[in-house]
Amino acid sequence: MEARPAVDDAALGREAMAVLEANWTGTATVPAPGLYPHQWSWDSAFVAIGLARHRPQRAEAELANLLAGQWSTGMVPHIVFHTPEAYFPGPSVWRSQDHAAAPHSVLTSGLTAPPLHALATWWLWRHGGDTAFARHVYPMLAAQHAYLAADRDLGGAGLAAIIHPWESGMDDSPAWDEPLAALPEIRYGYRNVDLDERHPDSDHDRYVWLALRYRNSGYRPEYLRDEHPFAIEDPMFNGIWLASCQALAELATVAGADPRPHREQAERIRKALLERLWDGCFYARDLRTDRLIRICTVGGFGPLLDPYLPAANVGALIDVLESARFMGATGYPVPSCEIRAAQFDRTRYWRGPSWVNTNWLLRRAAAVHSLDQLGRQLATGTLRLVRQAGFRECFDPFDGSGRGCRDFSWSAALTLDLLA
Ligand code: 9WN
Repeated sequence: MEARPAVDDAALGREAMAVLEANWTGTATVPAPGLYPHQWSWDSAFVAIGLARHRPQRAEAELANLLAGQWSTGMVPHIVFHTPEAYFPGPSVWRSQDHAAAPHSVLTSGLTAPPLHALATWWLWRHGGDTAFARHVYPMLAAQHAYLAADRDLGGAGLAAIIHPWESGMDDSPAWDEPLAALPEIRYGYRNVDLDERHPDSDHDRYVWLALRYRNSGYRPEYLRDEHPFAIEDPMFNGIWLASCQALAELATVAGADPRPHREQAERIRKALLERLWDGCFYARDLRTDRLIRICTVGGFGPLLDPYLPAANVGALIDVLESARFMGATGYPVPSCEIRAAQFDRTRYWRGPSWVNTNWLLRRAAAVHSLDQLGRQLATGTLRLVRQAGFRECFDPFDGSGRGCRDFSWSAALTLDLLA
């Protein structure tokens, strides 16, 4: 485990801000120098949340730059590019410029990401951000949610389906192993060496194959509904969407719009989460087999973000979270996969390590359910990780050592929020 000199809160905050300054391109914050040279969607939402109390105007600029990449369908892309290539798959793979619905002046990917943006905008507004910004972006956020309801409810029950592991934000989660294994064996051979630690076997090729199929369909919603072989209702994506619907209802009031449709949407999501994904905890549902994928990951705690989740479900989830399957057995919060699962791997990204963003989301969930002790445990455990190992991309949940990139933006940004 790397030892760092002891840092007090003020010094840690200054270090976090310095990382965010260094990762600011002038228009947006890259997730980390080197490996991730563009703007990623949910990364930017976390950065905005972290900057809300410190640099609200920077946070607004961050979200505005991302929303400049929004398609006329309402889809907010998972990447907004600002250099021509430098990352695979880059603009030449997605070819957004050839698609009528994509913006003309910005190159983007063709996939979306967890819709955290209304929650981030609400967070900014709640922490003293400017009402004019909330009013300005409200219609864009409403369009994002309308897109999910219209084009992504592939199961027809009120949940949004992800159609690619990248859309989950947890690309190599063991929850996607089964649906990926059902796809044909693909060997493109242009694997990015930096990704080897992350993707077993030919999964990265399958990711590219899935992306190309969708692109070659002309990004058509009918193709997604009828033909695309990967379609999953994910509890984290939908838990975040639900929380963002509740946030959007409040923003609607600020914008002089009707909040009721957003509350109704939140209720539809809650009902469908409970009816379709709950079986003792929340699992992802594979829409192509219509079966639950029975592995419990940190994604299964996403619906805890809902203050109206029934108390019995909250209690059962907290029991799992605090048990030896998750936090009860590790020194640090919260492993990304339950540790008793055969697929658990403490060294591999979303297959075991702890992440600052999911810890932050769970701490937010603890706050909405007034679980103060759990909230404190999550905050202090997360600060211990970054204090000891720095603003790494993720961390070994047993010994706290850092993994993946250094100077990772959301680890720095959310530290600022946890210190506040
Ligand atoms: C694919 C940028 C992104 C995060 C995701 C994380 C990782 C990309 C990758 O990095 O995904 O989009 O190259 O694997 O899994 O959550 O948004 O930080």
